[in-house]
Amino acid sequence: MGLLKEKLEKELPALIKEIREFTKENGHKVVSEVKLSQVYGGLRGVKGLVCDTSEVPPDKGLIIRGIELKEITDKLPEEIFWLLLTGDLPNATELKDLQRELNERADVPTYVWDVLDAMPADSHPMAMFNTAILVMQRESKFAKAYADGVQKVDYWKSTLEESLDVIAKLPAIGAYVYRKRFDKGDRIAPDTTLDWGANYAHMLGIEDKDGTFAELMQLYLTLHCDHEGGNVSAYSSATISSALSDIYYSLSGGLNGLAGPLHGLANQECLKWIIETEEKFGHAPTPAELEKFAWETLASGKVVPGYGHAVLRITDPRYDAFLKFGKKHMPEDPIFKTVSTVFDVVPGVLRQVKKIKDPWPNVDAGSGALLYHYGMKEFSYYTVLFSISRALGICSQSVIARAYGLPIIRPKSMPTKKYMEMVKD
Ligand code: CMX
Repeated sequence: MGLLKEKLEKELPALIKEIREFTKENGHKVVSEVKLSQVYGGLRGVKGLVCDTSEVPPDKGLIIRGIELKEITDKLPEEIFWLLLTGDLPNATELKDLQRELNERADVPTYVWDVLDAMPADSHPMAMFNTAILVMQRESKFAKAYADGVQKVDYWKSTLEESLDVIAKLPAIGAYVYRKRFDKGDRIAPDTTLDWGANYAHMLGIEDKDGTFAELMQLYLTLHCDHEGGNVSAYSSATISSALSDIYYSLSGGLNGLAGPLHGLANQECLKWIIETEEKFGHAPTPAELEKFAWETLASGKVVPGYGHAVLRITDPRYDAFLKFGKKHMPEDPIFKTVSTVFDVVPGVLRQVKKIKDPWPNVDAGSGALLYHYGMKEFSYYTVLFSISRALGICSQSVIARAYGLPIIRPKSMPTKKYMEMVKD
């Protein structure tokens, strides 16, 4: 057994007891009210979920287990995974042990490559990636344990096991999707001496003479890991998982939500938007030209990708971290410079549109330019990167939900007519 499971086995029982007593004593207290506008407005602001891995205060952005993101951007993604699950950062021994576990579980079954090879050549990389996860469902340790009659209190254990299994394989699968879909040549064998993120960079096969691409991958995989429980991917996944579907079903299901243009796909849309401005004006756009283009985008009924957020009301700290990386490693890159100019101009435009609640950049506004700089120019792949990282949060949330014994998610819906009658009364 790995040290991660050992730690959780030791610490979870007291926490679970505390939560049981807390909900028993206070279960009748009101924590949120719902207005009709929220019922028809995506339940924005309704508190009805629990997520202990991370929270997103509108004025601060991502906080993982009480630590603000800006304090931990130098951590490896696998360190963040440990933090998400346990509430502590791992010490050197614990980190090494987790990396050993991931390495031991990293072999991808051959049939996954066969399935990917059989998919149409123009399949979206997200469809390929999620198919690869789903096809591995036959490996599920939770499904087997459940069929063998495992007790409810132990559900989390096989969920953790299969989370580690799948997380260990995602870099190789993601890298193959990239190489296969964009004709980059044969699969590159993993290098088990590298950490999870650097090994992924290695298997992608992007030229990286000074090691900064590997650094970007580590940062990327850390920044996108989790964003509390109500975002589309986490919430969809939690709902699927609450039916006791295993990780292969729930993770691929949640990541299908990430594939939408209002969620993770915005990073592909965002760089496209920036490159369109260059094509339209024939040069790096000036602030005045960018302002005009932003207004034209809005007038055509489209969103300005990479800007706005359902929860945040500040510049996303994840965007700040990417901007810092770009300023350090590629300050003169023309696309990166345009990203900075967009940041100077677009919030001023969006602020003038009354209905837009958050005019500031979100995580997707800057990451694409950094990838482009290193020669990863295939926009449609970018959400796969997001997915590999988000799997850390989704899996952690699933393990914890199972440990807490949370029931099947089943909010109440009502027909419009009933709401009309209710409001009349
Ligand atoms: N450009 C144009 N219009 C925008 C906008 C933007 N960047 N952000 C919000 N709006 C519009 C909404 O479309 C909505 O219009 P309608 O009422 O006509 O439908 C209105 O402003 C109110 O929206 P809101 O309450 O401010 O924001 P929502 O919570 O409804 O939506 C989000 C949030 C992210 C979907 C939205 O800001 C958006 O579409 N942004 C661009 C896409 C994007 O970057 N998505 C990535 C988010 C991060 C992630 O999850 O990956």
